[in-house]
Amino acid sequence: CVLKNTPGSIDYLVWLAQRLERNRRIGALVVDDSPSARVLAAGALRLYGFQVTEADSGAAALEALALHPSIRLVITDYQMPGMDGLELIRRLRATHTRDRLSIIGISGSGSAPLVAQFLKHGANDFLHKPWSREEFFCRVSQNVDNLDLIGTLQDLATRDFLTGLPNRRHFFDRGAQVYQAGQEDGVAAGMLDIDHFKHINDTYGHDAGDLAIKAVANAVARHVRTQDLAARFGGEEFVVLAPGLQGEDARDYFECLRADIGAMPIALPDGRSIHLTVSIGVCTSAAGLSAMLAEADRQLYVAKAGGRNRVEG
Ligand code: GH3
Ligand code: MG
Ligand code: MG
Ligand code: MG
Repeated sequence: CVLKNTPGSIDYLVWLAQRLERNRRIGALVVDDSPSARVLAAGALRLYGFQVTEADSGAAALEALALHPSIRLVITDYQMPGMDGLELIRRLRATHTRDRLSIIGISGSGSAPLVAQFLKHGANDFLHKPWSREEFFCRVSQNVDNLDLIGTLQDLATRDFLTGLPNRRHFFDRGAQVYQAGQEDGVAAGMLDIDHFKHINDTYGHDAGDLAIKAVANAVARHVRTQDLAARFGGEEFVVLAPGLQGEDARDYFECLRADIGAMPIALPDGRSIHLTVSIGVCTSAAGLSAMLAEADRQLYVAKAGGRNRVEG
């Protein structure tokens, strides 16, 4: 544990400064029916920068969590009137998975079977009362660090590295949900491909090609609404799923995106600028997401064959 480093050493101070900065954005909830135990744990967390909420019962803890979505760490006592710590954790885990919330059990009666019960109910860790400040911070820091690591891994797994847009995997993970959401009011799928992109790479170089892909991705990201799902599907190909759009509305939506991209100069570091166009294939009705994508892809082919820089479908 980093805290075993000599307090006062440069490494320790850097570590501490980073944690203090990070902790400011993190909500922590202390659940204990004993005011003195609660104040002790809450005070220790505040010292390390956390935004701390206190609850004197399981019911108050559930309320606090519903009210403060920034809470990512819960430290809960075992014996409390009404709802004990195990039951609280069981309820919390029904809605808050381990990638979103870290839970540490804390109790004076920390027998081995009780510790096991805490872990089985969904706690990440356990602290025995009375705790030493060093162990308290080691466990809290390690559990919050793990949440950060999970977040980083989730980001790497779902986001396209070059553009920051959702990647193909994420599109299929979320796509079915977005498609379903659009079943009542219609849903439109658009497949977008940059025209003559090989020529852009050949003329300006691969790095400029990358810049062009990023610029198109930014234009797509600016264009989509919060309910839409956009992703980089392949090299210079993007997909947009837009619930609630059908007929002319869907066509206008993609036509507007095509026109925006066509009118957007892409500045290169050497002072030159690229103008490019895109073709978009649109599908507004098909049975199932994969059938929609297949039809949008077919329409994209029609757009390319028809001369490019157009929306078909
Ligand atoms: P079309 O109008 O028919 O789409 O012509 P095109 O030249 O765009 O043809 P195609 O879609 O087949 O070419 C895609 C090219 O994109 C081929 C590949 O070298 C290039 N490419 C794919 N991924 C990347 C990337 O991440 N960066 C860069 N710079 N180029 C890429
Ligand atoms: Mg108690
Ligand atoms: Mg292309
Ligand atoms: Mg292509």
